[in-house]
Amino acid sequence: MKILIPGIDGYIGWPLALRQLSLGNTVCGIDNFSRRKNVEEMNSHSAIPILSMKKRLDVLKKAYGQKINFYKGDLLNSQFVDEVIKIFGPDVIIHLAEQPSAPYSMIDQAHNIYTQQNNVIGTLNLIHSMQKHSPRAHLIKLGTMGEYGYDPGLDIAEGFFEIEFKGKKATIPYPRLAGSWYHWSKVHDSNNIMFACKLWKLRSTDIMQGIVYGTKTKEIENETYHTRFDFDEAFGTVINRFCAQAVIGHPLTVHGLGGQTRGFLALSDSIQCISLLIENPPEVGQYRVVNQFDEQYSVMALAKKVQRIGQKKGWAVEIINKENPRLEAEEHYYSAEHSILQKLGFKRTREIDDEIGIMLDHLLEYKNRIEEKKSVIVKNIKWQKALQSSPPT
Ligand code: USQ
Repeated sequence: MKILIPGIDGYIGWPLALRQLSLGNTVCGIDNFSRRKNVEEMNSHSAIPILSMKKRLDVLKKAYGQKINFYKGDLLNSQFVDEVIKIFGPDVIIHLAEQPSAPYSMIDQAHNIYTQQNNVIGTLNLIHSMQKHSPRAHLIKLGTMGEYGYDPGLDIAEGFFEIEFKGKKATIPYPRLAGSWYHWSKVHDSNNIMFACKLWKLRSTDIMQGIVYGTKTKEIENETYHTRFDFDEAFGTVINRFCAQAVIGHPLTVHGLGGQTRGFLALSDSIQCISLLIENPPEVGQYRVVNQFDEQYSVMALAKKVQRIGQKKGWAVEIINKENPRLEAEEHYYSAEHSILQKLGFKRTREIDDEIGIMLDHLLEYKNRIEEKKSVIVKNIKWQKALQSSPPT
């Protein structure tokens, strides 16, 4: 199959490209390197060193004679997107080219507008190009479990649910109640893609993915194949941050009481799930939603896991409760359906405790790089900043 990966340079994009190559598929990638740039803007870097794209491509070519067609460019440039899709003619497009950080989108007006514009307009350009040049391709779009919000007060359905209102029944999209400008950008994408499927008979799988953690997949055997690993407050996600913190003896930064619950998935399992979706496309015209996570945990339960696994290695791991910079409930009911991927054959690669142990050992090799950027661990990007009061005129 011909697989196009916009966002190939990212945390998931690179290992996904390696997996698809190893399966014998032809891979083409697009990236504008905004992730590298935005992490630098936070004055941070990937804890695990990664090669430049040029070197990544050279290594693959030398080692396996395998070539990835790579285009540096931006999805906001509709002519560029048209050209790549026309030339490559993908069977599958896995769209990972979005600004992925909730805190980054909450910094100020400019970061919100950048996130929404980048994500929503980039996705619109992609679906318009698909309609023109590859209408039968399968668009796999990375959305987020956060589109549903975390406290709808009901069990969360897998995309659609049946509802009865004033005596009539209908199956409609499950309500979206996102909690950051970033998460809302994904909701807008979902609505636009759902409409495009109906309008132009495109086919798409919209992945509501939980929080991904880990450093390795089976293709990442040594430094040349590493994927990035962020631990700063904007781009590091919670388990990855806790592991980086444990490695340098920084207290684990639990927001509030740590009662927020999320669905989690190891990096190797995220790659496994996307590969299953590639092999099992929806019908022409179908807009399919999958909830992509393995197990759910509260933030405090996770902190305790990392603490226990770190202590077994003889490390002193402290947990602190810090004032929550986000707008979140202290605790909430959480139960989300996630059966479609299991029916397609998903099986977790390893238990979460083993994955955390592997991650801690791997990060220990790069302790100095985490120490070097210790100051980015807590930035206090607040969801609700005090408004500047202006004097009456
Ligand atoms: N949290 C802490 N301490 C920290 C960092 C986070 O207690 O040091 C808490 C947050 O307050 C939140 C939870 O951990 O309650 C998750 O935060 P996160 O930063 O790991 O995840 P989130 O902002 O939801 O976003 C991440 C990814 C995003 C993806 C999403 C999946 O950055 O791209 O869409 O996870 S999900 O959370 O299921 O929506």
